[in-house]
Amino acid sequence: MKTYPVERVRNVGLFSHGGAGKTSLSEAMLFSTKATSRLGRVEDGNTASDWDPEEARRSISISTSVLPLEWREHKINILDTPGYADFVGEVKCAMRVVDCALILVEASAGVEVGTEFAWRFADERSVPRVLVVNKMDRENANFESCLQSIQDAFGDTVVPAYLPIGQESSFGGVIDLLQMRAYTFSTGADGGVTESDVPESMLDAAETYRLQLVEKIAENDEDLMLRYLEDEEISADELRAALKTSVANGIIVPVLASASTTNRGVGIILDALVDLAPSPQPTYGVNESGQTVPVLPSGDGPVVAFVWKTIADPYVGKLSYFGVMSGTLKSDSHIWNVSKGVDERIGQLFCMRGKEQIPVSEVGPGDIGAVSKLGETGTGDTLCDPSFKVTLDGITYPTPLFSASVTPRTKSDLDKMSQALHRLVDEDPTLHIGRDPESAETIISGLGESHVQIVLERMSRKFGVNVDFELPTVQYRETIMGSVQKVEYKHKKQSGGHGQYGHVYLDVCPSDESFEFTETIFGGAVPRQYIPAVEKGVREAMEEGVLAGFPVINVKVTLTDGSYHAVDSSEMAFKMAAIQAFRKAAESANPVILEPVQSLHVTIPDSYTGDVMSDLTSKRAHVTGMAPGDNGHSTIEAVVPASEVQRYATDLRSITQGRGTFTTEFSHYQQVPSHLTDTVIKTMKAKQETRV
Ligand SMILES: Nc1nc2c(ncn2[C@@H]2O[C@H](COP(=O)(O)OP(=O)(O)OP(=O)(O)O)[C@@H](O)[C@H]2O)c(=O)[nH]1
Ligand SMILES: [Mg+2]
Repeated sequence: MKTYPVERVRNVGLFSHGGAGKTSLSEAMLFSTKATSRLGRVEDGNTASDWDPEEARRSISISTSVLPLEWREHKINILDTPGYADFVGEVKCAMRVVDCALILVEASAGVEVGTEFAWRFADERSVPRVLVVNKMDRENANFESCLQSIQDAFGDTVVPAYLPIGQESSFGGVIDLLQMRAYTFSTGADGGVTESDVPESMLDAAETYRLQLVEKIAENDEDLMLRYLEDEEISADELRAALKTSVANGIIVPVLASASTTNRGVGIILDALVDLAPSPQPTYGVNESGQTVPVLPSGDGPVVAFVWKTIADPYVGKLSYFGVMSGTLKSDSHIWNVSKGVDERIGQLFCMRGKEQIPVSEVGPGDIGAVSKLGETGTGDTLCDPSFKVTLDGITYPTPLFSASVTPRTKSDLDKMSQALHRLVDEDPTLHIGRDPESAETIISGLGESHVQIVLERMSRKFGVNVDFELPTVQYRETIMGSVQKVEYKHKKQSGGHGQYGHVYLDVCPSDESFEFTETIFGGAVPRQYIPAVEKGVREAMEEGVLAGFPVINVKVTLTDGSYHAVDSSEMAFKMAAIQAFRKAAESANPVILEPVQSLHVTIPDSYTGDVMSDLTSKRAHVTGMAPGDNGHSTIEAVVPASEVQRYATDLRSITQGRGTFTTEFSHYQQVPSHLTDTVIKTMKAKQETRV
C-alpha cells in the first residue's frame, strides 16, 4: 500500500450498539474499494474484520480490527470496534487514535445504550462525528423516527446530509441534500449508483431537510450566513467545505443512510469520509520539563507515536499497533519509549488489514501501523525520537466489574497459566489478574461475565492453557457473640522423652478491635517468657474458626491464669495449650459467621429505579440513600452482602439493558442470617474438599 500525505489520510472508527452493522459495513467498504474481491458475511464467519475464531463462532466482534482502504486517492483506516459492552476497553483504545467517529444506528431500533456510550466516549475526546442510519432495508426500518430518537438523545447538532429514498424492502437510494441530486442503487451488491433528479414525490421532504442543513451550516460560518441572508447563490461545494469545518469542530454531525449487507449507500459513506471527515490533526504532549507542547502531523518532524493496542500473536509474538502523530517511523530503526524510559528497536513494520500483516518500510504522519516484538512497550505508551521526548495522553479504562477464580486443569496448564494470563493482560488492559492471599485463588477480573469467559476460551485456543473458573470464594469471617471466662486447657505430654506441659485459662469476649490480647497473670502463674507463645497460639487458632474454618475477628482474649512445669514447659507447649483453649472458648461463646458487606453506588436512568430497588431488596441490600444526578440519572447508595453481588454486572445489565453502571468497595462485616448459616458452612466445606 502506498504512503499518502497526511491531508489524504482518514482515521475513522466504527462505533455503535452491538449488532448495528459495523463489521458488515467495513466488509462492504473493503469490497467497494476493491481491497477484497468478495463480500463476506458475519453469519458465515468470513469477514476480514471478525477474523478471530471466537468472533466467527459467536458472530460478534471481540476486538478492534484495522482495515485500511483506498478511495478517491485517499487512505481511509477503518477501525472496526466491538459493540458488546464487555469489550468497551477496545472501544476506548480505538477512540484514542481516530480523527472521526462513524456511529451507526439501526434504522428499526434508534438510539440504544451502545450508541449512547459511543457518543459519550467521542465527547470525552471531542472526536468529530458522522452518523449512519444502517439496516435501512430491514423490516420496521424507519428513518424519520430513528432520526428523531438520535436528535432527542444528542441534540440538534445532528442533521441529515442525505435522505433515504424508500425504506425496508424499498430502500433504493439516497438524496444528496447539498447538491439536491438523487443516487439510485444498482440492484446487485456491487455498490453501483445512478445519479438523477430528486424524485418528484420526495422534493418537499428534501427541500425541508436541505433548508435545515444549509441553515445549520450557515449558522456556523459568518461569510456564508451573510450571503445566505442576502439570498445569494451558494454552491454545493462551498456548503460542503463549510460543513467539513463544522464537522471538524463538532458543531454539526451529518446523518447518512445505508444497508451494508447489500452494499447500498456504502460508496456515499466513503465519499462523505473523504469530503467531510477531518484528516489527522495536531495534538499535544507534555515534554520532560512538564510543558505542554504541540505535536504536529508533519512528515519530517520528530517521530512521535502512540501505542493504542497490543495483541499477543502466537506466531509473531507481541504485536503493537500505533498511530503516528508526528514524523515518519521507519523499519529497522530505534525509538524511545518515554512512558517506560527505555530504548526500543523497531524491526519490521506492518500495515495491518484484519489479521493480514502487510510489510511496509515506513509509516507516515497521521497513519496507523503495527510492529512486532517490542520489549517493554504496552498499550497507552508514547514512542518518540529521543531528541523530542514528549508524553501523550494515555487511555482511561473502566474498572473491572466481574471476577472469577481460575483453576488450571492439569499440571502443564498450571506451568503455562501465569505467562498466558499476563499475555492476555498485555492485550486487554481492562483485564486484571491477581492472587487472593487468603484463598490463594488466582483471580481474573473483567468488565463482565462473558468478557472473562471469552478471554479464558481465547487462552485455551491461543496458548493451550485450560482452566476451570468459578466465582471467587467470599471472604467470610467468624466471631463470637457471647463471653466466656476461665476456659481452661492443659497441654500435657509426659510419657517418656522430653515432656510437654502448658496450662492456660482464657477469658474470651467480643471486641470492636479486630483482635485484642491481654493478660492478668498473677504471681508468675505463667512465666513471662511463655506469654507471647500463648498470644501466638491464640492468633494461630483464630486463622481457622470453629464453625467453618473462616478467620476469626473482633475478639478480646485475656490470659488470666495457668501453670507451668519447670522442665516440660516450653513456648510450643503453651502455644498448643492456647490453641485448644481458644477453640474451646470459641465453641461455647456463641460463635457466628460474618459476611463481607459491600457498599454499592449504582447510577441508572430514573426509569429503572423501581426495578433496581426491588432487585437490591431481593439481594438483602439496605439502601442508604439516593441522589438525583445529571441527564435524568440517579445514584442509589446501598450496602449489600458481597455474596449477593458477585454477578451484579450481569444482573444490572439485564435490568437496565446495559444503561446502569456501578462501583463497589468493601464496607464492613455483618452476621450471616441464621437461615443462611448452614448453606455458607456447607458451601465452604465443599470447596475445601475439592481443593484437597
Ligand atoms: N438486513 C440487514 N442486516 C444487516 C445489515 N448490517 C448488518 N446486518 C446484520 O446484522 C447482524 C450484525 O451485524 P454486524 O456487522 O456483525 O454488526 P456489528 O455492529 O459489527 O456487531 P458487533 O461487532 O457485535 O458490535 C448480522 O447478522 C448482519 O448480517 C444491514 O444493513 N441490513
Ligand atoms: Mg462487529
